[in-house]
Amino acid sequence: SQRIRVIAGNWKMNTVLDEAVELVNGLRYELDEIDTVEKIICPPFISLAKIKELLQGTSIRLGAQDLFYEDKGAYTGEISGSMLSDLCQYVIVGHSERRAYFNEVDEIVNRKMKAALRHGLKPIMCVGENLKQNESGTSESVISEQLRVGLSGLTSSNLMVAYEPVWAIGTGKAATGTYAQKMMAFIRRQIAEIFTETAANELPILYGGSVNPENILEMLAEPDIDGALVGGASLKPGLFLSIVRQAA
Ligand code: G2H
Repeated sequence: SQRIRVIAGNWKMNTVLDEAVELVNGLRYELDEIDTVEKIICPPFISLAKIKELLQGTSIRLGAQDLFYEDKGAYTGEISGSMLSDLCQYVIVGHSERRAYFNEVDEIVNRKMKAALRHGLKPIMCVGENLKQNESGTSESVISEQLRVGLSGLTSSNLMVAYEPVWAIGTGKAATGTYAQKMMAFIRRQIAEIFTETAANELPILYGGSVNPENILEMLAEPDIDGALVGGASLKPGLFLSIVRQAA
């Protein structure tokens, strides 16, 4: 396809500031040289400002892991799109860990998507079925609902979707390329219905869930898999670099 390859690292709740700086320093020169892949790192909020400085002048893009849907006000502890928009270019929205531990339902994901786009951030919207839904054969209807509600009323399709089967996250048990392809082709067809055929053809869809240097090529060999959202392996410079190199 003509779509650009994307490898995004989701650091989750890992690294204090010093560790974040060390991790970036261990990556940035080599990562910067790989120019056929869109490289994104998503560290914790508190490290964004410092890492923005470290990445100045490189081709590595920065993302946040979440945002709140209001722009400002009495929402103790929350971070808005307006706060993020001069720090980073991307934001992960609706990750399964947020859905599972912070009660983020599709309506909240939708409000966050709108907030991200309103502030010029490119959202990476995560969808995916859990083990029970997978075993009961409802994966497609679950994902279809997450997409329908999450993407409803958006004025732009300037976004990415990450397909993360919840049973494959952090378990070391990635989906097979064949299975991921089947689900991601389904996602692309849904995107075509929600937006347009053109939007669906242009929109990057990433696979997430135990991606490592051993399975990245199996994923990227599939026509609808444009890249990966990498958790655990993005915390190890050698592993992350290997994944990005193989995607190039
Ligand atoms: C899925 C993924 C990154 P991991 O959550 O978002 O994490 O690669 O550790 O399974």
